[in-house]
Amino acid sequence: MKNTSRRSFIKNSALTVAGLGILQKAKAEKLFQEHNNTSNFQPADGTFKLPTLDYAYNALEPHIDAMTMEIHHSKHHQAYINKLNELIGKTPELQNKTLDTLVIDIFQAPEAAQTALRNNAGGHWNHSLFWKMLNPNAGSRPANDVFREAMMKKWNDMDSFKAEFHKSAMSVFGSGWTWLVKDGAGQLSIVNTANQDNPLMDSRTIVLKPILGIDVWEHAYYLKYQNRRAEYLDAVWNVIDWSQVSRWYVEM
Ligand code: MN3
Repeated sequence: MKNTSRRSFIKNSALTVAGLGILQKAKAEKLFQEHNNTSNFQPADGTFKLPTLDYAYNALEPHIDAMTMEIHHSKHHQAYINKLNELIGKTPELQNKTLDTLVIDIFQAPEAAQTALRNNAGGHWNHSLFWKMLNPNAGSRPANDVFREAMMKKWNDMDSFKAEFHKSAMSVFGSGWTWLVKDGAGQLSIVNTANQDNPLMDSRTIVLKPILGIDVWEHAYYLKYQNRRAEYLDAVWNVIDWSQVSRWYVEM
C-alpha cells in the first residue's frame, strides 16, 4: 500500500470507529436513563441523595458484615454524594444532568472539574449499582436464558467465569473495581477500573455497559477480612443477585 492510500485508509477507519462510538454512546445514554428512571440515579431536586438499601445492614451476614455495610453505605457512599453535590453547586456546566450523563460525558466536563467528577460521580454511580446487585436471598446462578447463554458462550461454566473474575479482581493494585461488562454486540467480558472510574467513562469510543461490579477497595472488606481480599471475593458470590444482573444484561 502506498503511503497516501495507507494514510487515507487509516483516516477513514478512524472516522468509522468514531462515528460508531457516537451512535453507541447515544443508545447507551438513552437506555441507562430509561432503565434508571425510577431509581436513585437521577437527582429529584438538583442534588443527589443516598439511595436507601432494600435490606438491613446485617442482612448480608456472614458474607459481608453489618459494620462494613453501615460504614460503607452511610459514610463512604454519602461522602461521594456530598462532594459531587458540592462540585455541581459550583460548576454550572454540570447542573441539571443525570448521573448517567455526568459519567458517560466525563470528558466533556470542564477540565478543572474532571478529576473530582470522576471520583465522586463515579463513586455514586458505582455504589448505587453495587447495593442493587447485592441481595441476602440471592440465587446461586443466572436464571435468565439469554444472559446465561451469553455467559456460557464466553466461559462454558460458572466456575470458569468466577476463576477469571477472581484473578482479575486480585490484580487490581490499590483501590478499584472489577466489572462484568456487556458490549454493543451483547458479548461479555471482565474489566478492571482504578479508583472510582467506571467502564462507561471510556464510552467516547466504545460502550461497555457494567452489569456487575465488585468493589475491591479495602473499605469494602477490611473490617472482616483485613488484607484477605481473596476471601472477600469468594464470599461475595453468595450475595450476588443474579436475577438483577440478568435483568441488566437484557435491559441495558
Ligand atoms: Mn466502596
